Amino acid sequence: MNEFLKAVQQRASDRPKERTGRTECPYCSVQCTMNLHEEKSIRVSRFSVSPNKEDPVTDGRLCVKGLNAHVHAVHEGRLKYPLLRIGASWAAVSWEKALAEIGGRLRTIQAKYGKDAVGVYGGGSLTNEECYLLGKFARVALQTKNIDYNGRFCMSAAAGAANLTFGSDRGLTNPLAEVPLAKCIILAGTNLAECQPTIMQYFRKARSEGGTIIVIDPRETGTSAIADLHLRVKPGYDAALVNGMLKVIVERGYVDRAFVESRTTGFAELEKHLRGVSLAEAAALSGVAPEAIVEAARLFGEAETGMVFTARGVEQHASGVANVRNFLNLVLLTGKIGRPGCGYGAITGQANGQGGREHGQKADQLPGYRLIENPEHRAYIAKVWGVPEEELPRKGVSAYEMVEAIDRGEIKGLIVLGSNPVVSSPNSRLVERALAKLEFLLVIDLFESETARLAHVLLPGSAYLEDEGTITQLEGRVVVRRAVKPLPGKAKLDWEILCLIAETLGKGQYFKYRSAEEIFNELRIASRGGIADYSGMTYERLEREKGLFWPCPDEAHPGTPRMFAERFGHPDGLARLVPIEHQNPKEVAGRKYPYLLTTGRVLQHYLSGVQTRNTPELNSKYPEPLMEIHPETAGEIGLVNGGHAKVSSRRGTIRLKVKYSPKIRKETVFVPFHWGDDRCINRLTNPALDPVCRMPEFKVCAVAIAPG
Ligand SMILES: Nc1nc2c(c(=O)[nH]1)N[C@H]1C(S)=C(S)[C@@H](COP(=O)(O)OP(=O)(O)OC[C@H]3O[C@@H](n4cnc5c(=O)[nH]c(N)nc54)[C@H](O)[C@@H]3O)O[C@H]1N2
Ligand SMILES: Nc1nc2c(c(=O)[nH]1)N[C@H]1C(S)=C(S)[C@@H](COP(=O)(O)OP(=O)(O)OC[C@H]3O[C@@H](n4cnc5c(=O)[nH]c(N)nc54)[C@H](O)[C@@H]3O)O[C@H]1N2
Ligand code: SF4
Ligand SMILES: [Mo]
Repeated sequence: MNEFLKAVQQRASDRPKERTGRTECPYCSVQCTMNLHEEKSIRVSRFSVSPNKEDPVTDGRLCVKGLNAHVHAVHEGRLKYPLLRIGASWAAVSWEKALAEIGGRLRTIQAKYGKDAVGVYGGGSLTNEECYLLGKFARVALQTKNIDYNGRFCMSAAAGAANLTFGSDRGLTNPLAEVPLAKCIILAGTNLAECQPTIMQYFRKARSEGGTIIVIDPRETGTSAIADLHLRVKPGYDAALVNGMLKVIVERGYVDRAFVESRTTGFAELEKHLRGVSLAEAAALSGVAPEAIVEAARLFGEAETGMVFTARGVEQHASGVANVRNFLNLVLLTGKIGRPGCGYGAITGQANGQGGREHGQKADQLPGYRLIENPEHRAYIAKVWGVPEEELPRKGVSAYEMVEAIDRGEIKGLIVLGSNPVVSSPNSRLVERALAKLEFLLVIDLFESETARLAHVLLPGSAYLEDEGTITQLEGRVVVRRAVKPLPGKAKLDWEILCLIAETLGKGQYFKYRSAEEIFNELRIASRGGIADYSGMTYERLEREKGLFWPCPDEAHPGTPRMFAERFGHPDGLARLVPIEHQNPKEVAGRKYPYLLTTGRVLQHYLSGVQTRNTPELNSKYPEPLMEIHPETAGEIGLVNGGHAKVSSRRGTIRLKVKYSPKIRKETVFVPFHWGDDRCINRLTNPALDPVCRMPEFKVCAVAIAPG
């Protein structure tokens, strides 16, 4: 080739190649869509993001995490090769070698200690296809009963409450588009402004159209900034507060008698219980003035339409199910459900927090929200999977209990996909100790997370840009996310990895998929006739119709945007009112630990922080956890704004930077949980579990604070 032609060719390949793909944020449950632009030259690719104005939920809004979501996915530090632990370091190995090692280790453990000696730990960031496959993988490839997932720490209390009260659990009973129709909205323990910022518009619109907003939160937040009434509840006392409100609702005649009679059971018992409730006591327990409780009850009771939303502030307690059920009592007593602008919403957290809890990665569950202990459900799923019903394992234990079983030496091998329990579990020192005892830990991740550091084999999984699949966002709308980039290095799709491991275990014939869509088509059949019925959805329909709300039982069915219009999910079609006795948190402030610690999130970081701490654009804005404390309390202890404090609970001590926050309750401090090691607030949190749903008490424990 002559020099001239060579130069022309060189210039042509130097010219940036531009590509644009439609993708969806991997972080919170809103699932904002966006366009990712890639400008590729020989050496580097430049990425940028622009909004998708046709997004059916957000009109193109994106928060700072969405705008920077791709940064971690294209990060140089992404895992690119299977890694095998050799002493204190890692060796990069081929997939063949890694799979042989995994197969050998899992077989040895199961032969020696039994099938249940291997556990599986999943996550709500995975696609529906992967959540479904992980459940099938545990039950069919490993035949272990021990599978659970991080949703146990997230949505389990709301799910438990909705199942008991309504007979069905879908985060929001109504589409977000109906929020502006609500004349009174209660936002309890939800900080939408930082956690689902792009849906704040619906609440602002409700307000500008004459609606009233009541926020229930121990501290001032971006969300309480739009409230007409902010009830600064003491952490752990929501049920007491709501009992006060319910009493006022009954006494002042705000009960919707016709609705209560025709759509619910249990009113007589609830009414009797409320006769024994004293408003003064509700106020004293919850730390909210009696007049404010009366005012909140009046605003909600008198409003023609209304909605109640709860999130982790109410739910992450050892009494989480009871707390949520009391809010549902409020919705039902006032007849505010099943019509436009009337409903309940448990604000889902993770991208696929909703779908993640429907298709069988939960210890007691099979796909389609079926139950593993129900003989008909077992028989149906065994048939779909082509295995004998007797071979399906029974129910296992919840996420934290699985870690306790590891600590006791009952579980010897663990596979973690899409979670970082060393940072995100309560009492995380125990988790570190337990995982270090495992004979074999396999982690499939994007980075070497705090949990991955303890692994024997670490596999490079797929990020959202590379992985196709469906997600069920917070409204209960199922959407398809398409892949827009190839995998880095030798990384593989998460579902492919599961299929490969199944093959090494001799169960390959049950995992012969060529695409995520094929898995989805099996999931559709598995969900048919279940509560979360996806059988009428196809990729093509989901794309054309911008998502479909479940249940969607056949291909001609339009989906179900509003639930419970005529009947609830229980066989008799009625919802259950239930008396809720207030229970104190498992730890109350005392002499040695005089303050209350509550934990949660900040705008810039996501969960255990592995992705957002690897995003300089986000990390630089909030580089370390700050302890929010009332200046008067700080003064009494001798802490200064920007100085450091030593915070201790019965489980441990960490050192944190102090941030004055004049509107937080005086006995309460707030710390975000997005950091590991000696900045991990979960070294302090209380692993007391809710008796029904096994949710830990992340939102309140007793602490001592000293200058440090
Ligand atoms: N920026 C960001 N957004 C996220 C996430 C994230 O990590 N970062 N995570 C996603 C996930 S998985 C989830 S689950 C959601 C969580 O979303 P949220 O539940 O809204 O978030 P949290 O900050 O955990 O808690 C919400 C509020 O509860 C309050 N609170 C604490 N204790 C109590 C109490 O006893 N009663 C009441 N009424 N309120 C209390 C806290 O002060 C806090 O403002 O967010 C999702 N979105
Ligand atoms: N103190 C306190 N603790 C809490 C909470 C709280 O409010 N307070 N909230 C709890 C809640 S609500 C939740 S949801 C949990 C969540 O906590 P975790 O379950 O730990 O969630 P993540 O941080 O999302 O962990 C995800 C891990 O998987 C990796 N990952 C992300 N996407 C993918 C993927 O597509 N494929 C693969 N293979 N890997 C992926 C990430 O790099 C990361 O290491 O934390 C809980 N812990
Ligand atoms: S609101 Fe949630 S889904 Fe939307 S961009 Fe922000 S983090 Fe992503
Ligand atoms: Mo969550």
